[in-house]
Amino acid sequence: MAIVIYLDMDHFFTACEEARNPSLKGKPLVVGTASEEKKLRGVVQTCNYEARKFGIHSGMPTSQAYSLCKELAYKESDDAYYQSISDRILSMLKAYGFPIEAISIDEFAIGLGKEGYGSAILLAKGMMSSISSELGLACTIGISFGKTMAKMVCDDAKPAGLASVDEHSAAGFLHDKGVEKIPGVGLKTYEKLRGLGINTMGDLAATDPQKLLSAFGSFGGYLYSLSRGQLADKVSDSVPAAASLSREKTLDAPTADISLIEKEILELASILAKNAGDAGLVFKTIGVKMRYSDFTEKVKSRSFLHYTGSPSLLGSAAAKLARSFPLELPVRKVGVRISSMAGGKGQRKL
Ligand code: TTP
Ligand code: MG
Repeated sequence: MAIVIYLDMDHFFTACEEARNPSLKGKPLVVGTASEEKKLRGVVQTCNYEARKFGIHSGMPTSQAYSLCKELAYKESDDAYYQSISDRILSMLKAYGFPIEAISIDEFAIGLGKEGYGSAILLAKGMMSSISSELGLACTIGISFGKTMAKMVCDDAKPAGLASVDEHSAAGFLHDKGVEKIPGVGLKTYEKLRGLGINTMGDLAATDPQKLLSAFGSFGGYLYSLSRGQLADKVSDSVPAAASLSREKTLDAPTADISLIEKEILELASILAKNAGDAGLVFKTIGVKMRYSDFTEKVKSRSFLHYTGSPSLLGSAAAKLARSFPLELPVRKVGVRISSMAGGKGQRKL
């Protein structure tokens, strides 16, 4: 049975805000729909775990959140920024070379091949630590034999957790869980289930499946097989193999010294070459980006005639591109990108 790794970022929008403004860390914080001046008229999109201790949650009017906690810090939602972080997470995960489904802006399902639970746990630990070290963000991972099961394991392990449930432990994991924990069960279905005397997954598993089918149609079949630990829904490979991989670095201090800039670029190129190599990916195009002290950006790229995975070719091409940039203004951030990719696990030779 193919194992699924389900990754859900912890308090995603607020965590992104904390990552770019570390002074917010440790204080109750919400991200809301309204501007700072009109914040009391908006709705909480998410809040960090410090704010959740006061009973604040997604969907609550921001005015109510403030009545629960007066010291609440507030940030207006910045969708483009959260999406850019989500894109980076997706490209980091894609580099592993497995089929991956982006379920939402902060949830990803990764379908393994022949790997067992031990390998899945090691892979998951690697994903958590690279997201943490590269982006400063925490996530939770659930591992199981189906996508829905893995999501439930993930929800159960929040925050910053890593848990797995295999075929043998599924019944114990599910038995006492309330039916409101089932993905796809909203208030209406929940009330209907309770009306039938079904409160837990154990109750569901003991119900006549015909009764569930006539009450809920095909959704009843889903509920029944999930409750019996028999739902092994697969990850559909909705995201094509990595279109590109990129790495960026903000320099310690802005500089126009080409040897310093080149050194940083070579470092990024060598990390990228390793990531691509680990995932069995080859590439044809390489790009270098520089952000200047006035925040303007320039990008230059070149393409090889043939696919390559060579770290030295990548390094020398990146360095050559770097030297072709104007340096009238100091550079504060550099980036390297490889694209026109091919390959993936098991297709090393292209
Ligand atoms: P979730 O993954 O549901 O929540 P979360 O990441 O904030 O917290 P958790 O640690 O429990 O996973 O949603 C992801 C993001 O989607 C969330 O950060 C903000 C946004 N969102 C809304 O805008 N409105 C909502 O009602 C919900 C639930 C989430
Ligand atoms: Mg989340």
